[in-house]
Amino acid sequence: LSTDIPQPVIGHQSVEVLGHRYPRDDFTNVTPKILAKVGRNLHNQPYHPLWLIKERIKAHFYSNYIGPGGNPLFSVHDNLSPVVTVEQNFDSLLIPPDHSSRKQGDNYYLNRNMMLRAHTSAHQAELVRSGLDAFLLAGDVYRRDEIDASHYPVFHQMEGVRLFTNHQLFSKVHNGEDLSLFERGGRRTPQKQETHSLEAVKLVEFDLKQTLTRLVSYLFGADVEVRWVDCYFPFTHPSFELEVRFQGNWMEVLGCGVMEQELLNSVGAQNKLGWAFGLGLERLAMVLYSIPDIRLFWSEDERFLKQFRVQDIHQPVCFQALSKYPPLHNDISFWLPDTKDSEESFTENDFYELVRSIGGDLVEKVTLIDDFTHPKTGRRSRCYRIVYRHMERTLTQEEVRLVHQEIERMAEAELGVQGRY
Ligand code: FA5
Ligand code: MG
Repeated sequence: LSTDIPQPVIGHQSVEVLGHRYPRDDFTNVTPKILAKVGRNLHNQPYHPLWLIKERIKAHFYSNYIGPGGNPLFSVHDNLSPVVTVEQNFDSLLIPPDHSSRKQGDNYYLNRNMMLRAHTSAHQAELVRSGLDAFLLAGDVYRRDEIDASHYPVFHQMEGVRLFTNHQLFSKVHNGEDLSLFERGGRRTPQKQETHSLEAVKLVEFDLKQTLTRLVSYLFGADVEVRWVDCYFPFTHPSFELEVRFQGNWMEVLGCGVMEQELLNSVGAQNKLGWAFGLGLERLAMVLYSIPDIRLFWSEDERFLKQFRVQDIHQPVCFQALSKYPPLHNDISFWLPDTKDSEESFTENDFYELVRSIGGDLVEKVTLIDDFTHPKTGRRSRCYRIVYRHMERTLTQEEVRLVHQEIERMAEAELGVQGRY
């Protein structure tokens, strides 16, 4: 949508991000289109809808959670670089070395050691190690993903962490001084970790769920319908997702849980228990303001942006959807590379990535519409439909044809497929 961003340098030997150079290796898979988003910091742009939600969440935590000295309990961090080590993004969170979430097909790597963070949880360990007991952290995160109205390879998350000492957790409980955070010789069960006492976990879980339910009621109004769903993360147990009912459907807005004690022990917080959550700012904004397409967050169209310039951040925003311009679609079919020479095997995310890096924000959606195996030769062919739509004007057939041809050409050159064009 915007063309005036300086294009980042992708050299032969290195990749440059935010003024630093990173040597390329066999893991490097960031693209210029993605690197052009690094540093945009939509969440720090005053009156951008993501900034507005972040400010409302900050205001809620500042006014409702006061520390012992009378100052806000939660500190807020929104300027940490999205360039992190693989260790921060995965190892520090106990994600095993062979875990599928580390795949090149799902992440943007600068090289084997450095990547664009895939979630704000990448900073949990370093902030706890620095001595913080309660913090919020907002930032841009990067994932290779499918393409549609609610998925974009860059989005924004807000992380929250709160730790409790024995005294902090049990001081309000009658005879609480007899209770303990930890127990020896316990077992891991669906309710708790092996080293935790059940009473401590139940209080932490209650505090977590109450904190998040209050936040959602503050943002959406007291009648919002929510539900908790059990789930799994390697760095929390038990773990939950919170879903909000929106236009008749349940939509997941955050993941959370009781922090794994091994994580806390490894960063010097072995005498505390904690909870953590990570929520998607776009998801919240799309529900709150009825924003129909995630690409709009990147728009520089005044008709979009001016609607969020409120006098007071608590003032409700009534978003008027911009009229949608008509889509154009074009199909692409090709034979997949022979599975025998498996070096060349075809990965769907590589194709999505290629479509995105050529078509950019003109691409609204890519769907597989045919998957065919030739009965005699056994060769496989795929056909994808690419829907093109501009957010701010009507596209011409000619401009779509040029983009589509380039996608056809590059698919053959880069993915080892054979076009049936
Ligand atoms: C995580 O990223 C975990 N780090 C969350 C967490 C933090 C769990 C702390 C426990 C403790 P997940 O991949 O589910 O989990 O993403 C969290 C939220 O980010 C989702 O609920 C959703 O609101 C948002 N999100 C995830 N993927 C996308 C996407 N492609 N586009 C927009 N929002 C997304
Ligand atoms: Mg999830």
